[in-house]
Amino acid sequence: MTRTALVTGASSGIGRATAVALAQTGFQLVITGRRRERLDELARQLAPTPVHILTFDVRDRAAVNAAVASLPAEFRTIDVLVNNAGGAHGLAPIQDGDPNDWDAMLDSNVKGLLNVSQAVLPGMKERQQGHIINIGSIAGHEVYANGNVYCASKAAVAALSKAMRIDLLPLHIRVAEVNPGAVETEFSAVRFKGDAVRAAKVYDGFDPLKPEDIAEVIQFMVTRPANVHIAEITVFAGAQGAATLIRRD
Ligand code: NDP
Ligand code: 8X3
Repeated sequence: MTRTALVTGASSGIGRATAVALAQTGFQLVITGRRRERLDELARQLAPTPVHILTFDVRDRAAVNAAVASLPAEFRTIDVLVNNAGGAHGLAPIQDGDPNDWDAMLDSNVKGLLNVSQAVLPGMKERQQGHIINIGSIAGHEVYANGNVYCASKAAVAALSKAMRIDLLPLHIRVAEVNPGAVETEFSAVRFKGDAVRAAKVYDGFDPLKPEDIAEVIQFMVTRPANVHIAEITVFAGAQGAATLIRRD
């Protein structure tokens, strides 16, 4: 039977590449994000894979619940949930931080992940079967200058991934945390509020990860048999040894 994967934040970057990789593996897809036109374009690209689009902000719990409840019968059995939506907003010392940025990161990276998980979990619980991949970050395992609240939000993802793995074990639901290093996506453009020059500098002088590199790892994880439970994986760029330790030419 065709398995179904729901990927949040599929309109860009890691989420988009993951949707493509899972479609290539034979999954049908539920793709989500706020930018509907991007999701429409991805659905066209994924054809003939069956795709259902849900447009919501992961911070809006009511919208998340309504969207998941609206799934047509043929997409309702979510076998794999990829909690990917999120990102960084700002890179400033804590004393200069913008509380609106703090809200955006904590509400999307932490509570958004909880909102979507809670909406999807009842079906997994009922079927006693499921696989959840949380996209954390190396920033959840190291703290770097000015990363403060983003690092804290991803440290919360690390803690929640462990907690979910424990709580959901009796329900036969596997939970994994994927921690990318530097991946070239819209991440830095979002972090620097559209400053393309500053964003490009993040990836200057080395070969960063591509979203497809992370997608391949996720593809591997979700195609393991039921006797294999990969808990956590960290993926750096080749020239990277720690969050901010990068060998640049
Ligand atoms: P992108 O900015 O390219 O993609 C982010 C995705 O998340 C978009 O599809 C965006 O969709 C969605 N999203 C963001 N906020 C919300 C929201 N409030 N509600 C719904 N969807 C949302 O960045 P990446 O692909 O790099 O980021 C994906 C994940 O990977 C994030 O959790 C990020 O923290 C993590 N990560 C990224 C790394 C990197 O170096 N790039 C490294 C480590 C982790 P839309 O705007 O359409 O809503
Ligand atoms: C993204 C990686 O190191 O920029 O989570 O925080 S980093």
